[in-house]
Amino acid sequence: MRFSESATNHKTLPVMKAEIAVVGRSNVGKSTLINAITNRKKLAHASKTPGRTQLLNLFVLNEDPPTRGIMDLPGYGFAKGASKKAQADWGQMIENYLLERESLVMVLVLVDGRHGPTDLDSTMLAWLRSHRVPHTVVATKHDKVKPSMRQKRRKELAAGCGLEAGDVLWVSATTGVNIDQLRGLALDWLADD
Ligand SMILES: Nc1nc2c(ncn2[C@@H]2O[C@H](COP(=O)(O)OP(=O)(O)OP(=O)(O)O)[C@@H](O)[C@H]2O)c(=O)[nH]1
Ligand SMILES: [Mg+2]
Repeated sequence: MRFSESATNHKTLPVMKAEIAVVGRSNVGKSTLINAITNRKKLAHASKTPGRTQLLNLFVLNEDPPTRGIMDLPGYGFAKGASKKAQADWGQMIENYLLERESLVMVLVLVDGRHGPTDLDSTMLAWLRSHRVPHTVVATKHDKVKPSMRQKRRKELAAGCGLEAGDVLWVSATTGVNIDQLRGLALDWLADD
């Protein structure tokens, strides 16, 4: 996998056949998860470079020609403190990407396994549902939830998302829990038709 490019408008990005996007609040573990499922250590953190944090960051998974990709979207919360205009532009950039990107096959909605879903997560889920954008909820940082609390948290987090416990995939980039499973799902979603 390699970092392809950043953009403020998806229309300037290379045309792909299939692409998975990762959304979630800042610090939920988006870049870490992209690195884990692609077996790279620091790659998606390239998107941490100042100036790229609020952009659409595309990674490509194959070459000759590149057809499959993963999109590291800016974390919600980043625009906090920015001007109203900047926040509106930022929201529009993400909405346009999610609604118009033809290669988009799945949106992974990352929710922090310890706290989620937050109000912003719920807003994002409601928005994806209302626009019928295919998405899957992934709970991150499984390792940070005490083993004695896991069953309860599984039920609570899923219920908070309006889902059954079995509909949410719990992962940990730290321990590797369910990373192989998510990688398998990602390859299926991205498979050429
Ligand atoms: N314990 C634990 N920590 C994790 C896990 N995944 C990510 N982290 C940590 O959470 C922090 C944030 O991870 P990032 O991957 O940078 O989060 P992000 O969603 O990309 O954040 P932004 O780019 O700011 O939107 C880092 O310190 C990671 O090491 C996990 O599975 N377990
Ligand atoms: Mg990141």
